Amino acid sequence: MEKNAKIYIAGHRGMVGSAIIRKLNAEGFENIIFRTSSELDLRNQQAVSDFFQKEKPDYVFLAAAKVGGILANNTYRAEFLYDNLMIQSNIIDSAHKAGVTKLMFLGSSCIYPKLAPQPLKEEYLLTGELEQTNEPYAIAKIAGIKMCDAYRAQYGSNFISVMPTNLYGPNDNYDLEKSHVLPALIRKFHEAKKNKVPHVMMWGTGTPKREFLHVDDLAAACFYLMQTYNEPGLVNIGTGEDIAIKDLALTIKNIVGYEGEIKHDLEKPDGTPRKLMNVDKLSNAGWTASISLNEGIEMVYDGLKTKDWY
Ligand code: GFB
Repeated sequence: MEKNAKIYIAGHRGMVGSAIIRKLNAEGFENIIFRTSSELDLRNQQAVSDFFQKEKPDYVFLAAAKVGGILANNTYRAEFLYDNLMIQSNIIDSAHKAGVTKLMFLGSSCIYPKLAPQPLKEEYLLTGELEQTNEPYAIAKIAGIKMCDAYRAQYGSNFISVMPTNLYGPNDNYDLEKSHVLPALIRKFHEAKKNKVPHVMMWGTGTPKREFLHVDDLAAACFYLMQTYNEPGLVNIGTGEDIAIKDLALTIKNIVGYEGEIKHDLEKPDGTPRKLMNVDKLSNAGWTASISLNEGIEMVYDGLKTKDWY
């Protein structure tokens, strides 16, 4: 990417989009454009098309999506399918029509079959049934990958797809009903410590395993792949290491300094038993993660002092 290239970040206020902007700014890119959702509703085809025709960006990071944790995915099933299909279809098609040089579509590790062999290789896509709790989100993301590939095949568009593992970092969502496990547990342990509550309730059995990547690492990987990777298909972005949710809870409990007990709400779903990325393709392309989980959680916890619940 040339330093003066016009770069559109879709989803710039989200955890991923804001991390990509921090990375681009740090690398000296200044011609970055974005719109808030009230300025541009990405579900509106005409509005998105007009925006692309007017702005004609050179590069696009498609990080806009309706996202959430296991309960949000399972509750707002229609919105997760509709909003994501609309957002990504409008952007990908408008990017093609406006002659965008390159577009990166960000997906998720939940696109893989629920019971796929671990670690998850890119080639396992569409080889089995999806996890039920996030099937609508996964179907939308799979459509996004296939759309990038179809536009490449039919029109020669340089549209690439990357699949991040579970992410955490600055600008994460701390709403206890809608968030992912890592921010939820930080908040639960912190509030329990502050209010001297004797136990913290975590969801499910704690036996599922997840892989966690700091969003600054993700942004670095996206920046790297935007400049080096030009293939169809998908590339996993992760650390290659996972942890059981109950061990994640103990790690966070320690960092927060909470001394009470952990209890389990078994009415809440466990979701996929394991979701560990195989990151061989990414490391062969020349990139590896550098922020350890402990270090990452400490950085995140340090940055929360301005939250109203802190
Ligand atoms: O992070 P999480 O919501 O999403 O949940 P997924 C991961 C695991 O943590 C599940 C457990 O087994 C949860 O039951 N868990 C324990 C908790 N305590 C809590 C808690 O307080 N809050 C939450 N949220 N979980 C999502 C997908 O799946 O991950 C999306 O639904 C997407 O599609 C995203 O792929 C990355 O990893 O299960």
